[in-house]
Amino acid sequence: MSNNFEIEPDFIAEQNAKKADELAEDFEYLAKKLKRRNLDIQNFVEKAKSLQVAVPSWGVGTGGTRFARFPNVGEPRNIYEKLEDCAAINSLVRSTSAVSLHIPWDKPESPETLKNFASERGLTFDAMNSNTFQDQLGQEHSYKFGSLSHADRDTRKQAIEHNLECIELGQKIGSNALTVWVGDGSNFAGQSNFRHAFERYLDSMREIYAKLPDDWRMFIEHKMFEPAFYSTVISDWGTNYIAAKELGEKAFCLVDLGHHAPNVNIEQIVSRLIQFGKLGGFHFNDSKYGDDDLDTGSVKPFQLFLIFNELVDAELNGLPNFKPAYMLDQSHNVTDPIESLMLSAVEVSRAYVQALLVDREKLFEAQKNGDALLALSTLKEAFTTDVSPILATARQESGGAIEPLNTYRASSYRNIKAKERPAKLGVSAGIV
Ligand SMILES: [Mn+2]
Repeated sequence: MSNNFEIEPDFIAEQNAKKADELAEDFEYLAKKLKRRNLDIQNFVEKAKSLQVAVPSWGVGTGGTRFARFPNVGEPRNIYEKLEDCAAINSLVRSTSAVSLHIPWDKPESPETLKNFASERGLTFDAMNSNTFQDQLGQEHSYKFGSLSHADRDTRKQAIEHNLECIELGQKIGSNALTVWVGDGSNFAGQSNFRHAFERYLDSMREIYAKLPDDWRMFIEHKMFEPAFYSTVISDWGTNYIAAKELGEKAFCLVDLGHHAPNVNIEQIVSRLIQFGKLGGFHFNDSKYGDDDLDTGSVKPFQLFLIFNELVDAELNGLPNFKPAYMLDQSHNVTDPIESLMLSAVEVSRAYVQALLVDREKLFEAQKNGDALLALSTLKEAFTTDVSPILATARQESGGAIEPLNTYRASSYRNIKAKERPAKLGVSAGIV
């Protein structure tokens, strides 16, 4: 396995050399522009270097819809090959050094071997993701009518034990967070007693929370609909907040951008969760209609910027309990997942740096004076600044690629992997 193809630093440097002069020119121009505002561009480069967003293990396989899946060539066939792809992404963008595992899809035979394999490739493990939204082979009780909130005690117990197993495994590979998303809910009015289902969910979560190691955090993910179409148990940020508050100080809310009603003001939700110390982190993606799991920033980059505007505001104000975990959660149905994940990671960095550029004093004054248009213009001034030279320089200085997409394509990684990895049926990839 160690002889498998990797994108070498020398190759990246070679590709970078072709673009270094152009980048230096663009960088210098932007540096001058920022200097007019007494801003030192190098500070933003350092900030860009500091931002990390985790990649989901399931994201490197081609996704699909309930209609079909159109597999790519050279798809990873097991967790080790998934990690190879995650390492390729990080070697080019240098902001995705952590991988979020999905259990049981990625359950390793030897956690130690897995940890070493990752570490040799500069990777660590982010939050563990449990799965009680589908039945696994040989499983005693079905989750057809719910898991942690199921009416039957034995089914709930099975779901609790699965989450505990995820924690146990996570401890062995250096993770320190558990993300819980359940598909529990109902499809018909009257099918479920809202209050009883939520009570049962909370009781189950309390049992998991009780076993959470001291230095771990628990992330609760809400979702308005799907797979349940009439009601879901953790339907929205309000329910999520109540659950996190009920459980205790190690429980936080996780915001998946696609898990809200269309047009909901997500940046305001983020602000609310920040204000009350319960923002745990994000699953970044984009959407137009529902939980589309499209690439981050591909449809609504301004929304992504506005979310980061809230995050930067919290960062600058040093608010308590503020250390959100960032992860991409997308389904790549028609693109090469490696390309999508690289560019999505870049979009997250872009939104962050743009938000750092907001003139906060000017914004504060505009808000104080009721100057709505000046407030918007202040935000737009930051949003329309092309920060690409900052992002490219941050990548270059970290050993990554000035142009991740072109460099990746020039490496022929996918074609080489197609030969290394003959196709196999049944690769796990999905929407969570
Ligand atoms: Mn998610």
